[in-house]
Amino acid sequence: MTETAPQTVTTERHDDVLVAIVDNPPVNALSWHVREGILNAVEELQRDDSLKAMVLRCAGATYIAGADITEFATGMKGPDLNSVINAMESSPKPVIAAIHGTALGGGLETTLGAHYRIAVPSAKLGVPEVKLGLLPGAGGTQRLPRLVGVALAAEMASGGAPISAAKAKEAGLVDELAGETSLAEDAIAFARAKIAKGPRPTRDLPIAPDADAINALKTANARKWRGFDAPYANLACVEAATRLPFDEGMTFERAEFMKLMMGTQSAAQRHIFFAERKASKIDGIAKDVALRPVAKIGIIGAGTMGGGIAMNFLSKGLPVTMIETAQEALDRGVATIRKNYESTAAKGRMTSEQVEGAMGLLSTALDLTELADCDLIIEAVYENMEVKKEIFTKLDAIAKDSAILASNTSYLDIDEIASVTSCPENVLGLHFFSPANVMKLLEVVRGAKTADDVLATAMAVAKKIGKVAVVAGVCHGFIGNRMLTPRQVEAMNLLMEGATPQQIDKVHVEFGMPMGPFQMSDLAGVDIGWHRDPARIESIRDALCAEGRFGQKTGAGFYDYDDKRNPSPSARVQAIIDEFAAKSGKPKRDISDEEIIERTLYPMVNEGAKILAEGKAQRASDVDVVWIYGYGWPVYRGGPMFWADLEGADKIVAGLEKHGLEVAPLLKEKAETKGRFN
Ligand code: 3H9
Repeated sequence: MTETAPQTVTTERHDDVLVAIVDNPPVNALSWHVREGILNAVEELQRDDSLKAMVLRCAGATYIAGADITEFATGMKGPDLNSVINAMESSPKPVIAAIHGTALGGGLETTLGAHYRIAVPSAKLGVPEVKLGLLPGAGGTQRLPRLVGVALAAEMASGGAPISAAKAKEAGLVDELAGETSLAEDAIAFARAKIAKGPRPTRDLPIAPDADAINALKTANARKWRGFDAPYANLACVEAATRLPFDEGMTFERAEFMKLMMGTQSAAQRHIFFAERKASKIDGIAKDVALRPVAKIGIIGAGTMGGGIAMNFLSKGLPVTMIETAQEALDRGVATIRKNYESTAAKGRMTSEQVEGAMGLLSTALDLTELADCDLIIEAVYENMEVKKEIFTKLDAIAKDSAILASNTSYLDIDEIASVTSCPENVLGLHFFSPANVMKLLEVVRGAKTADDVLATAMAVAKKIGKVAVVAGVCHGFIGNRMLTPRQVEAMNLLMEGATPQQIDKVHVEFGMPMGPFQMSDLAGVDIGWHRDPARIESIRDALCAEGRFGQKTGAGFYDYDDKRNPSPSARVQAIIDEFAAKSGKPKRDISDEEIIERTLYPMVNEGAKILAEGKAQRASDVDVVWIYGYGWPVYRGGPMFWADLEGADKIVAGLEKHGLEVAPLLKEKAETKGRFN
C-alpha cells in the first residue's frame, strides 16, 4: 500500500483478548483503510501467542453500517471485503463481533465472518443492499441462511428491512445480548468464555433448502418488485446456498453481485440514496442558522389534505389545532383521522394507546383566532387565490410574530399570497402530496422574501415528520406538477392522433410508473381545475366533465369503472376522442410505444431543464427526488434527470425535434457538450 492509511482501526489488549475498534465517522463504513485495519488486527491476533480471542467493535453511534458506498463510484483499493471476512472466519482463535446501533450490509457480513455475536438490545441487524439495487456480496447470501435459516435470510435479503437484536437472538444471528451500556466489557467477558470452545466458522454450519419460503416471497411481492432485478438476484443467491458447496456458492454470489453492480438499476438506486440526503441541504444558507421552535401546529381546512397533514404531526406527538368554517366539516375531518389511525391499529402497526395519544393532541375550532399561539400554521383549503389571500390577511393579524405561515397550494404563487401579509419573510409553501399522511415527498416552496431561518426550520420540521423535503422556487406547479403539465398536454395530443388512453397508460406502467397519465387523472379527479361550465366544451376533458365523468369517484372518467373500481376501456370516451380528432382534421394513425415515450417523457426532461435553468430547483438530483417520492417514478430508473443522463441528452433533443416539440437551451447545451444533469 503506497498511500498511508488513516488510523480508523485501533487495537487494545485486555490480557488475553484483543479488542479492535473501528472509528470511521459518521457510520463506520468499510472504507479501504477500515478493511485494512481489521485485517491487520486479525494478523496481530495470530502473531501473539498470549492473545486467545478478538473482539471487533465500533466507536460512535453505530456498528459498521456497510460498505463505503462512495467507493463504488471511485474504485476500490486495499484488501477486498471478502478477504477480510475470510481472514476473520479462518482464524484459529475465536473472533467476536460486538454490535450496537446498526450492523448493516457489509457491516453485518463482518459479523457473519466472526464466530460469535453479542449485541445490545437496541441494535438492529440487516442487509439493506437490495435498496441500493445490490445484494450482500461479501458472503452475506451464503452465510446468513446458514445461521438463521433460508426463510428469514431470504426475507431479510430480498426486502432489506433490519431486524431487532431480540429477533436476531431468537433466530440464532446473535448469541448473546449485552447490557445496553456495557457492551465493551460484556464483549470481552463473552470472548473469554468462548476461548475454550474455539472458533465456529459460519461457512461450516449446515443448511436446509426451503423453496416454499422463497416462492412465497416472490408471490407476495410480485407487485412491489415489478421491474426490479435485485430482489430476485438476492433470492437466487440464497437458493444457491442451499444446493452448492460454500465456495461455489460464493462464486455464484460474486457473479450476481457484479451483474447488479455494473447495471444501471443499482447506479440509479445509489444515486437516489445520496440525492435524498443532498436534498435536505439548502444552498446559500449558513449551516448554523438558528431554527425557530415549532411546538404547536395550526391547520386550516379539515378536508382530505388538512386531515392527512395533521396526522403527520399528531403521530410525532405534536399538538394540532384544526380549523374549519362549519362544525360538520370539523366532525367529518376528525372522524376520518380517527378512522385512519384505527385502521393502522387494526393492522397491528399502532397500539390503541397510541391512537388515543395522537387523537388527544388534536383540538378543533371554528375561529382562526384559536391559532394565535401556533408556531406553524398550514393553510390547506381549496385552490383559490382570493380565498387564500383572505385567510392570510386574517392570519397576519392573528398569528404571533414568530409564527411560520405556510400554504399547501400545489400551483399558486406563494409571493402573491405572502404579499397580503406584513411579514412575507414568515411565509412559504409546504406542498404535501396526497395522501399526505403516507406520501414521503414535501415540496418546500421558498418565496422571494422567505427568511433563511423560516426555510431551514421548515426543512427540519419535514425531517421530524419523516418527509423527504425538496426546496422549490415559486413557479406554476413548482417542480413536480410543473413537469406534469407538458406530459399531460402531449398525452392528450396523442389521443387525437390515434393513441388510446389504455395504450398510453400501458407504456407508462411498463416503464415502471405506478400508473399512466389517464389512470392518474381518473384517480385524482378529471374535474380538478375544470371551469365548471358544462356548456363550454373546448377539449376532451371538458366533454368528459360535462357528462359527469370526473374519474373513479363518479364511476367513470377516461375509463369506465365497476363497483369495485376495476377499470375497463370506455366506448363513450373513444367516441368523444374520435369526435375531437375528426374536428382537428389530423388523420388518425398507428402510434408506436416509442413515440409515446418520446412525446410524454422527453418533454418532462425538457421542463426539468427549464426548472434548473431558472433556479427553481437547487440541483438535478432534487428533481429526481421529487419524481421518485411524489409520483412513483421507478427508483431503478433514478428519476427523470438521471434517466435523461442514461438516455443521453442528444437522443432526447433529437426525439423532441422529430416531433416538433420545444427544446430548452440547457437541454440543448447538454446535448452539444455531451454533458450530464447529475
Ligand atoms: C454494502 O455493504 C455492499 C456489501 O454487501 C458488498 C461489498 C462487496 N457509505 O443516513 P444518514 C453517509 S452496500 C458511505 O443521514 P442516519 C450519508 O451519505 C451498503 N456513506 O444518517 C450521510 O452523509 P452526509 C449497505 C454513507 O443516522 C451520513 O453518512 N449499507 C453510508 O439517518 C449520515 O447518513 C447500507 O445501505 C455508506 N454505507 O442513518 C446502509 N451510509 O452527512 C446505508 C451512510 O454527507 N446507510 N453514509 O449527507 C443507512 O441506511 C443510514 O445511513 C444509517 C444511518 C441507518 C446507517
